[in-house]
Order: sequence, then structure tokens, then C-alpha cells
Amino acid sequence: MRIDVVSIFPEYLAPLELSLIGKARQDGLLQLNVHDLRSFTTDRHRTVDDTPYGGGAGMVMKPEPWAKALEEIVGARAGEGGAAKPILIVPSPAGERFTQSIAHELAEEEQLVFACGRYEGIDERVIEWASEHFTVRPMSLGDYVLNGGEVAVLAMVEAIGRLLPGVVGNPESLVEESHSDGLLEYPVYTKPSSWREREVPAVLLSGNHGKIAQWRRHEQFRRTAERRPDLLADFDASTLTRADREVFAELGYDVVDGRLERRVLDGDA
Ligand code: 6GU
Repeated sequence: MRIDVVSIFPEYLAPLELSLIGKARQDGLLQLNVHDLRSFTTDRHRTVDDTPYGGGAGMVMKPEPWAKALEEIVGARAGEGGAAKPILIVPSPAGERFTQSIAHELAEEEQLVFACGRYEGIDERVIEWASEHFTVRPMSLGDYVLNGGEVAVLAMVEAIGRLLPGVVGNPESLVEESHSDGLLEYPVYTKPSSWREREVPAVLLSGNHGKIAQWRRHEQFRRTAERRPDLLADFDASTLTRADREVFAELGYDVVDGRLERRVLDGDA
């Protein structure tokens, strides 16, 4: 996969040289280029922003440097022949929510381009114009505001990059993790089995792999109900075992038409 990132703070992306993603780059599994938006300006002050039409606080990123940067990035692909439109991801708190399922989708692409806005954002005409050359996807990490797209790009590139074949040493570790099956991950323990008067749950020392698998699954149910009950609305409950249903019943959920339904308790209404 090839990834291009455009930013006025290219140094912000330096952590992508470390750890698994850094190794993936060295191994040639991921080709990652970071571009300084200011190198696409033509004035002496290397201006990338200006005041907003219509007034208001803050500054808006000017269209010309963005067009030059994005043209150079797509232009570099001219002649590659038959390649699909690259995806242009525009990090923004006003974007679609980035999820594990979108990370999987994007990991299948040949090329991703990330356009890091700062200030109040990029002139909207850049987004319109770019859709001629790219599939544009405004993306948000969650419902809070960062100062710019760089930190969000670090998160998205790591989430996508670790899904590329060969990046994570043991691909099995991608299967049993939070959000891989619509549930949060179960708690984990290591030695010593007794630590500051706290014991590792006995089932994990039992050697009974069936029991261990069931305990872990039920811990996933408990955690998800406690921390992220919103995830349970999309959970496919049609294949739950009797023991599974009993755990959900304790947590206040019934299975109705293959879906989990929160039981209405007396006094809730
Ligand atoms: Cl992707 N960008 C910015 N600036 N703020 C955010 C975000 C992205 N996701 C959540 N907050």
C-alpha cells in the first residue's frame, strides 16, 4: 500500500517511523510519504491560510497550495494505467466516524492520501474539486475536537497499517481483539497467579480450553454491556447458546428476533 500525507507539520508524523508501522515501511509493505503543504506555496511568506469569507473567528486554508499538492500526488501515478481513483481522507470532527470496519475497508486500497487541515478547515471548493480525482472521505475519530488532522492521521494509519498482510507478526492476534466481532475484548492476566492478594480467575488455570473460551466470551458480554451498551444494538444474538443467553439475562438483556433487547425495569419508564 502507498500512503501520502499532506500537512503543514510534517514532523508530527515522525512516530510513523517507529514500532510495527516503521518496520512495515522498512520491509516495503507500506510506502509512506509525508509532504509539507508549504512547499506548494509560491509567495515569499509561504502562506497557507487566509480570513474566512462571511466573517467569523479563525482562519481558513487557501485552495491553491492544496490543489498543487494533491495534483503532484495523483500526477505521480499518471501512466500507472488502469489504477483506481485513490481515496482522499480528510480528517475532521465533522467527518464520518472512523471504525474498525472502515479500517478493514481502507486496508484493501492501493493508495490512500490524507489531507491534514488546521485552523477552521480547508476551503470547501478543494473538497469539491478533489472528488474529480479522488474518492473523498471526510473522517472523524470521535466526538471531540483536535487542533488539526495530524494526530487523527497517526491513529488511522496505525489502525489501517496493522491490518496489512505481514505487518502484525501473528495474524491470530487480529482476530481476538476489541471490535473484531462487535464486542469489547476480555480481560487478560499473566504471572504471578497471586499478586498483592489478588488471584487470577481460577478457570484460566484449569487447563479446560472449552471452559476458558466460554468464560472469556461471557466476560466480553459483561464488559460490553457495562462500558459500551450501544454496541449491543448491532450484535447478532441469533447464534447465542443457552449459557450465553443466561449471562445476558443477568445483564438485563433478552433475545428478541435474534437481537438483544434491554429489559424495561419497573421504575425505568
Ligand atoms: Cl479526524 N480531526 C480533528 N481536527 N478533530 C477531530 C478529529 C479529526 N476526530 C475527532 N476530533
